[in-house]
Amino acid sequence: MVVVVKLHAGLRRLAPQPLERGEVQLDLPDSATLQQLLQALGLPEEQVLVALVNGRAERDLAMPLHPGDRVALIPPVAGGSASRLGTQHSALSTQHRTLPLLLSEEVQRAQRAGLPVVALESTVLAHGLPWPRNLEVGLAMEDEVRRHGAAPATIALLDGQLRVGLSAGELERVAREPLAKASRRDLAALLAAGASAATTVAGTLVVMQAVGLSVLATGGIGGVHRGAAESFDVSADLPELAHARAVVVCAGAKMILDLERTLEVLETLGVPVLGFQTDDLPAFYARQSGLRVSTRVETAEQAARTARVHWSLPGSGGLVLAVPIPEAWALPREALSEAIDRAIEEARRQQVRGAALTPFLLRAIAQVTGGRSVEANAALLRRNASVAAQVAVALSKQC
Ligand code: PSU
Ligand code: MN
Repeated sequence: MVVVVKLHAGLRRLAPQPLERGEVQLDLPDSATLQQLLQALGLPEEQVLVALVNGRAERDLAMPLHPGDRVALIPPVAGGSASRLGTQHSALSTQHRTLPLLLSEEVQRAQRAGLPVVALESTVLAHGLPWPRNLEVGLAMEDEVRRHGAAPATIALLDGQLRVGLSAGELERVAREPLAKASRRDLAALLAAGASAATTVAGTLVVMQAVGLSVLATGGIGGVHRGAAESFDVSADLPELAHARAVVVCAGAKMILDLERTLEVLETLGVPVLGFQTDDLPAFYARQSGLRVSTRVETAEQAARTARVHWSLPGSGGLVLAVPIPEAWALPREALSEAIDRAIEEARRQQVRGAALTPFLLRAIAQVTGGRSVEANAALLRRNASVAAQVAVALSKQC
């Protein structure tokens, strides 16, 4: 792939050959990172204060680039000499190096071999399903991913470290320990305190961007809560989807949400909602919501191709791939909707709000449905992991 690089000020003198107006077209391997770009130019990281990718400051050196990206590199002192620049501290490299990230053996091996990796979200395990069913489901999702030739990377925060890929024992910790729920806003404080937490879709997407992962499997994304006009409760999953370059495979948004308004916000944020073999937005436990997705795709390959093209557009972020729950496990929408209304009413009475609301509602629904919602949730999670793996495999073939 070809990217256009513009070097500013003193950086031009460090480039391998004199450049016209400081611009150079670089041919890099597909999804090469900023770090690889610097290596290709022979520029030490310390010489770069800011990197702009398509006009936006990018602090993460591991971020994969895309064909046609315009990268501007700015040294710490505009117009300063090369030798002076070298003594300055680089904001770019410091940021990257201080991120406490740990990749599992399996993920590292896959990355070295160029094999696809699928990220799996952990809040759905820690807060969406009861112990010990959640551990079983977590392991089953990982196996689904492996069965399709990809490596699973369940993402969580353990003892102050961002973990990408967990051992069975660590997965058990996530499933069993009462863990905090970490969205983007929570990560810094938890990391600084050396704490542990499960990551929501938003939190998981943050970690994925740090390691360059582009496919995530989950149950349902967060969205606009019913009554949001009063409460302002809109999940941080939505703004994160707006800029993280990833395909989020889910069974639509949770039925406890206001699906219509969730779709409106996704449209505003420029997030395509692809329906997997459906025109109708799946509604988590139910196969249909009565609302239309923005595009229907028939295969994982088609979803992957659409994602690639989306990411070639400047400033683009994530895509939702909505997969209906397998027929045999689907729950009837009418019966559910009554249970949900009652659960929401109960939450209001008990003044349950904010991050605690989703887990509360899911527990209430499990009670009303006699555990059938838990089995439905497990089935759709396995299905989503399987489709996500197929998308990751297709993406790796298309590059
Ligand atoms: N879907 C489920 N159970 C869950 C969630 C989704 O069936 O627990 C979680 C996901 O992690 C999602 C989060 O990212 O809820 C959204 O929470 P909030 O609305 O607080 O942002
Ligand atoms: Mn919320």
